[in-house]
Amino acid sequence: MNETSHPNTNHVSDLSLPCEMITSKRAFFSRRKFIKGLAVAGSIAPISALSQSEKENEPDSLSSDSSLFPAKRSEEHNPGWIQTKKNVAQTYNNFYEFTTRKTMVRELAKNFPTSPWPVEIGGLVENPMTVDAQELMEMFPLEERVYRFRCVEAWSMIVPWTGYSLSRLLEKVQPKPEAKFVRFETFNLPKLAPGIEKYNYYPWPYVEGLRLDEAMNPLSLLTFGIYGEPLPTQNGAPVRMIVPWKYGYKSIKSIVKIELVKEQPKTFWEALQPDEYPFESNVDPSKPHPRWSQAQEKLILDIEEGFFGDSLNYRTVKTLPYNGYSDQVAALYEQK
Ligand SMILES: Nc1nc2c(c(=O)[nH]1)N[C@H]1C(S)=C(S)[C@@H](COP(=O)(O)O)O[C@H]1N2
Ligand SMILES: [Mo]
Repeated sequence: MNETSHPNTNHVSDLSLPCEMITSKRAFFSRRKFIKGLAVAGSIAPISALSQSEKENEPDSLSSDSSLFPAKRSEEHNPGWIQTKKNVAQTYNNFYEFTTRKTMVRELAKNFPTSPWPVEIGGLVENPMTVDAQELMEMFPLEERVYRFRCVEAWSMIVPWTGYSLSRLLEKVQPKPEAKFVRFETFNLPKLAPGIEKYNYYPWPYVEGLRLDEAMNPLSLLTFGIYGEPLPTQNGAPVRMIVPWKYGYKSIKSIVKIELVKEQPKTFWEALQPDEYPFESNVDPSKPHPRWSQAQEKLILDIEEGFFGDSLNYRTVKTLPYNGYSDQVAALYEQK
């Protein structure tokens, strides 16, 4: 790492370096069980230098019904990385309330109603409130930030999110001194989200949590949009968290409740498998998941429809400590 360069440019080189050594690959995941790996030889370039068609990631004009979109891009959070194609981020989803089958989420979430959407912000705060997600969105200026997003399953994406730092909201509701953690909760509507009944052995509703100092870190984004438009349901409409230095499951979708609490909350995944999905879950390449390595990840760039089913176009890159956000968050975890 070049110590003299600006912290933000460090991430670009971190990300592009491993690409010198990798080849682009495609993985088939298909409605039909046709598995075939295609190696595309010769396409080895730094990620930051890869060309991308701007058009494909432009917002759909029809879906942008809010005058707040697209929001201003944050200079600070827009490194020159290549971005995952919008079409992938909105097709390849983890949202177990609908289904565990990633490419089916979009269809099953299509008619899920996300407005009105009351969000309760309470617990150990001076100013509890219940506001509609629209009002919550309008409470502070929105900005667009391009973040790396790393799922515990060892795939990743680079996605432009729209929102504001959760700290803004927390400052407004004023946590009491006893508050030590933030607990987030997703809707629990089995009639509207078929996964809830289908996987009734899961501890619904989906719950996540952060330490208060993690929640106050400016990177923790209360998120209302993606690719310059309001979140589609499969990405967690109307409001979700994005916590880019932690594994993806910490980035809880479709939030109905934000509660300041004294004790560390029991999270959905921790309740299921505490050794595999502990509360902290910072991205750490040196700490393997009990069932697989976390040293590398498949950075998914594109999805293509083909005769034999859809295929993912990805690059294998090294996973970075704190997902590349050490400069911003490592201090949170230094021994005191
Ligand atoms: N409520 C809820 N939030 C959730 C999940 C979920 O199943 N339910 N899945 C998590 C996981 S494992 C990941 S990787 C991300 C996926 O977000 P995306 O589909 O927008 O990429 O959402 C996270 N948030
Ligand atoms: Mo995930």
